[in-house]
Amino acid sequence: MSSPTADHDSAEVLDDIFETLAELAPEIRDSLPGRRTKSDEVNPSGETRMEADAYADELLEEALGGIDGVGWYASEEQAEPIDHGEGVSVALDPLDGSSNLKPNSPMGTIIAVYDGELPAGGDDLLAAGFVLFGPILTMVVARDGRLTESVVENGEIDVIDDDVTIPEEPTVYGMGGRVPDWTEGFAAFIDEIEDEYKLRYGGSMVADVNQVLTYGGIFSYPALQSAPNGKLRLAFEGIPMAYIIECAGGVSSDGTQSILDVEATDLHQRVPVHLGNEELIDRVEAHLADE
Ligand code: P6P
Repeated sequence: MSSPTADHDSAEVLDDIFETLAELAPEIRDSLPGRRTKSDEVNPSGETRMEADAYADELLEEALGGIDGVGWYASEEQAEPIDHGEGVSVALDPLDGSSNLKPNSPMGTIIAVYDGELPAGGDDLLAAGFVLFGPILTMVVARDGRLTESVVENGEIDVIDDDVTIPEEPTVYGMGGRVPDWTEGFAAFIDEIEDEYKLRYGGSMVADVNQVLTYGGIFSYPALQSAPNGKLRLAFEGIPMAYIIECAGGVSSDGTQSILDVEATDLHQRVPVHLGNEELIDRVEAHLADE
């Protein structure tokens, strides 16, 4: 596979990618009501696929794969990257939190753009972003060390904050996994902070991380006793969300290091995820180190 970014101005390609994502977002959102059923398929991570997952993946692959300068399309729904010629690699969670569709709770789309062959690590990340299907359709984009937030109206991008920064004072915490499955160190961390902050966990990483970006705090999907690498996927969730939080002045960790420094060896590898204010990441890392 030749270098994915040969002969393409990546700033222009990034503009095209995020404009395309914004154009597509209303169509994905409008497709949700008719696709709340589970399909009889599982994704490469072994999770049951909703009809909506498959449809969003199809729309995104066709639109993003058709951009001049996008060479590879990869997603949580595809076992292998799909070849689209020359250019950057896009890696998506097409419908993050799709299990929230049934209870009509928020969900979204996460995208990472890598300047390199997949699997790729944080060093190869060019940009990241997510679309949040909440009461308002919003999109955040992390590029060149800065995080912007936009409202997406009829597929148009209306920037409402061109330098999103995580509040200095943490307020909320959210964490995945079943309590009995937490490791001792993580359970001790939660014991320590639970009377200091408000619990905000909704089962969709996009919405839960957006709570931390808005109010300050920490989101964790930790290493579990039953799953030492946790649940979330490095390429499609861990790395893009780590870059997003770090561009907003927050910190990411897999328990010991920035998620952007985790070595990528497999497209669907999982990674423990801790994202938020530096003081809280330091505290969770200290408890995990004591295990
Ligand atoms: P649980 C959604 O399936 C997801 O990948 C993330 O969006 C979310 O943070 C997590 O899994 C929710 O997992 O175990 O709470 O259902």
